[in-house]
Amino acid sequence: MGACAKDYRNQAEVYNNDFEQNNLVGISGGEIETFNNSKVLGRYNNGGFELSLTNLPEHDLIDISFDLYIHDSWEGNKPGQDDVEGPDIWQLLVNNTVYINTTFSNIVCQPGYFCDPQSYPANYPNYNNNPKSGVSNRNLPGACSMAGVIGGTSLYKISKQIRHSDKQLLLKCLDKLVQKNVADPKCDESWSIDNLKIKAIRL
Ligand SMILES: [Ca+2]
Ligand SMILES: [Ca+2]
Repeated sequence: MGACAKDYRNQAEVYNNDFEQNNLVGISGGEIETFNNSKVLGRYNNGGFELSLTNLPEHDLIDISFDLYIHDSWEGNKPGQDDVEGPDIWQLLVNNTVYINTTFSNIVCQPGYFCDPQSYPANYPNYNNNPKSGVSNRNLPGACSMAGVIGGTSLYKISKQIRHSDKQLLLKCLDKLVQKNVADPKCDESWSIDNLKIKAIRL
């Protein structure tokens, strides 16, 4: 263990789901589909899910981690003339407090062109981050409008540790995607998650 490793008195894994068994216990708004040969929670466009956990062991912190897939052509902060294409906002809330409020830009950016920035890994509005900043894997196929296009999906490894001691935890992930110029917005841009793990940590 390195000098900087965190030495917790105890930590308990209270949730771990790779969705391969179609397990939606405790989840409302749950949808499962297959992406890249793995079952994922999603895809969503102007939607999301809530996970409710009860009877958590005594704890001081909650550690939430998961894979976030950003599918197809998100426009990041793009305001547009009349909010036609953006901003494309994604949020994470715990017990109704917003912990992540950001945007993603999933444009395949050609050299010499201006590409709409994204806020991630900062919160919205932040105009200083290029498309795919903080990405873990940029070489995944798109899901719908960019199906088969390598780079059409970006994987972000989200990890959030928050102060939390309630016995109940309500995790919400949702989007406020904007795409008014296509017939099928969910095909134009969507998101899903996989490998959702939650730990309760005692200090
Ligand atoms: Ca999976
Ligand atoms: Ca959009």
